[in-house]
Amino acid sequence: MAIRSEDTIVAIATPPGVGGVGIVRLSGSRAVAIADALFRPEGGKAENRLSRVESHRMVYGWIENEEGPIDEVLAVVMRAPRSYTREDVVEVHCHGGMLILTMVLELACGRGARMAEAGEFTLRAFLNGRVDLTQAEAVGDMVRSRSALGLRVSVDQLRGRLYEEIKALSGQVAQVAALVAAGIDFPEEDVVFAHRGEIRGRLDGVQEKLAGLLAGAGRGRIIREGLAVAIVGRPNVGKSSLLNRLLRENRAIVTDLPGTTRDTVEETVQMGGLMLRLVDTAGIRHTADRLEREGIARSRAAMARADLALLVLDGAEPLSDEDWTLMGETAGQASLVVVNKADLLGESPPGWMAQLKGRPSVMVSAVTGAGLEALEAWIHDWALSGDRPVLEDALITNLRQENAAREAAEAIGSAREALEAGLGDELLAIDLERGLSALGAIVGETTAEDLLNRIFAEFCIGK
Ligand SMILES: Nc1nc2c(ncn2[C@@H]2O[C@H](COP(=O)(O)OP(=O)(O)OP(=O)(O)O)[C@@H](O)[C@H]2O)c(=O)[nH]1
Ligand SMILES: [Mg+2]
Repeated sequence: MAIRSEDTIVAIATPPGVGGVGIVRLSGSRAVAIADALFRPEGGKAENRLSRVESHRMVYGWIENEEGPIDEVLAVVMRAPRSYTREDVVEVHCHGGMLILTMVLELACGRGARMAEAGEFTLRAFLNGRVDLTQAEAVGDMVRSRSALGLRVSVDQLRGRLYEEIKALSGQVAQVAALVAAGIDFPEEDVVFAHRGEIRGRLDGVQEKLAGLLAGAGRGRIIREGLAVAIVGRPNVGKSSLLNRLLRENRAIVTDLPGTTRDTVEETVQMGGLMLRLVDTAGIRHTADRLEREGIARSRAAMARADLALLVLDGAEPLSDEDWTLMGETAGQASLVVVNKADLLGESPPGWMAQLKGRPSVMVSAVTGAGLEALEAWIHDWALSGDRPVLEDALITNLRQENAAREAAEAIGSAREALEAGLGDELLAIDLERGLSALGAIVGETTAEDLLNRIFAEFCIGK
């Protein structure tokens, strides 16, 4: 999509299918004129024509073509700049139903509107300076949001939390850059030397903030996309039983035959505002069975992809070679040992617990549900923990923001070194410029057009 902001665009803003209401949305300099030509206010009242009606007031009337009325609607004009895109916007609330909505859309196109591309309304809001790039991304995230915490983070971001944090950092770097520029312009005064303490202090402050943002980045992504949790272990230890417990439904087949689960089974579940993407896997063991081997390959792939592996062991049996192999394989990633079948154990934990060598573990019974609360609490804390409380801070929520923040941190670090090494004000100035540009990229001030297109193309049409 080339950025063409001259056109007046139109789209069906509500999801496809039958609904109580369906909204057609227009934006652009001709939005009001186009809608005005299609809309007849009830009773033909001239003051209720869309070209004359007061902004932000809904009016009742009809959409008509040459043959007569097509739908009874409510229409609202939102005059620039008090609209989603900061352009003139008209929304026509029709009776839901694809046929009606498509007819209204075609009528608008017949009058010179162009069909909007995915994300184009939000792109305009961004281009017209109503939102920065992090806020625009938050709009997309909110629409897709599938957990309460994810939604809360998006709403915070939409309200400008990350934007303000980044702007404050840019302000600090810009002040340093101004001092350095003065040093370059008046070399005889040695401004940079005189202000070394201040420059160092500001750069250290920026570094610290960026480090904090980067440290929270993984958490931001987990909150937004959900936490991928793979349930792994040798056959018959109770992986599928555990999945069913966590889902509170009998999703996966459970039998006393080892090798019951042949393929990965994935389900999502909400837990304390967090979304978990749970994957039950085929029990891992040596086998000649071709089907089972394929399943096991999938288990290993799921394990590698997961944010967290739950390694299930059978507490009622001795540790087997397969258990030991899996202990080794999961040692390098975030994992929790789940000692299952606690109900068969009585009071005392299995003798081999000491051999887990301090790896985090919980005892549960997938059959009675004992220990499940502790297991859930552990996952929740693990996902959200860090050295700082989660939702008190602005959060980086996607890889694009993270990469730009990393680049900014790298540039500021390099400026800091240039300062210490007395490498000269010009080099310092270059690093600062690079840092500023990377910070600008986070909020979209210095973002290339093709990247913008990619970001907005992930939106739905009508957003
Ligand atoms: N007593 C007891 N039995 C359990 C528990 N969890 C699972 N089982 C039993 O262990 C057997 C295997 O359970 P599954 O959940 O199918 O085990 P799995 O790890 O998914 O097995 P595969 O799919 O073959 O790899 C079944 O007979 C379950 O009823 C538990 O906590 N206590
Ligand atoms: Mg199973």
